[in-house]
Amino acid sequence: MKNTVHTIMVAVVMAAMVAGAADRDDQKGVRPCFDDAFTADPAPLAVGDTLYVYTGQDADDADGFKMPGWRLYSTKDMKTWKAHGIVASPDGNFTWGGKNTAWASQCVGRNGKYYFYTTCIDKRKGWCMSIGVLVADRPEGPFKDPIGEPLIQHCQGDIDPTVFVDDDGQAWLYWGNPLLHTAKLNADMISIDKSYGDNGIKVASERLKDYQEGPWVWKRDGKYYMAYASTCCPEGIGYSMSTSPEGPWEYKGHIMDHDIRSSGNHPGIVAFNGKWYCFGFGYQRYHRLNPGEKHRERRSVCFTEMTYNPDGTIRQLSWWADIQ
Ligand code: FUB
Repeated sequence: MKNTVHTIMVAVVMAAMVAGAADRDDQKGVRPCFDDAFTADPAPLAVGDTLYVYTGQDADDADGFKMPGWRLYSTKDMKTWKAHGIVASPDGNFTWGGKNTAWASQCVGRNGKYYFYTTCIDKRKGWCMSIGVLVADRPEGPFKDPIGEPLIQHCQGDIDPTVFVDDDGQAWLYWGNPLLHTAKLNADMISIDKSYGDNGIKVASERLKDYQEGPWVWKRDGKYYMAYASTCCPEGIGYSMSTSPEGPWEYKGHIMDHDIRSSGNHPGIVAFNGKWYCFGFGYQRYHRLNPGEKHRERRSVCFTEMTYNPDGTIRQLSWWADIQ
């Protein structure tokens, strides 16, 4: 019995390592970095020598969005990935969260805690996408809901949260489809400053050029960057720059152009071990498993290195499958 349990445990651990290990296959082009599930909406987080990537999961029988939970993967070398499985889910972690609606998320570390900002529906209110927050002591969880209610809910495109903590300690929350919303997080990271904007929220009066959804904000050499899924559909990855976390945001072009081989995309951008990486998604795993079939929402997270020009603008990337 003891031997059997040991054998099963070794097999499970091996499966977890192998499941996350396939970042390329023998064809050219960037392959899905995770091959144990269909994954979307990547959100990388560098912690010391480890890069964590949170993703949504598309169910194996998904046609449209059927997303049971948020998965986690980690790596130390960008080659070998450890699959941690589902670390949170709308119906498992929020009393109000609707099953199979685990849309985009981002986790940030602060003051020794990890705050996980997520999108899912509030099942009490019909189709009302809302932003919730979970907290944990470690990137892997376990995550708990510290407020018992959505953090953001005005039922107007409240999806795709991204959080950026500036050098002065102010944490900014951005989200929205099709308009960009901005809020200031309080120091507790689980409430917003209600004195900002209209009861805590500023909504852009018009779309940023090429903006659709999925904002992702970072700072480099004193310049603020906002990447986003660019106008639907198909979505590429566009970006704007600013001298302030509040904008105005100046459109700079594509990080990755729109491509008919996809309908969506979703950037997650991170510096790790001295390089910059752009994560997003395509449909490679689905097409490999179902050659010739029209794609369904069973997506594949992938990444590639991203570089800058001397003036701080970003060198455009080829579409995932065309990257050598
Ligand atoms: O994955 C569900 C939704 O699709 C995300 O929230 C959007 O960014 C798009 O990727």
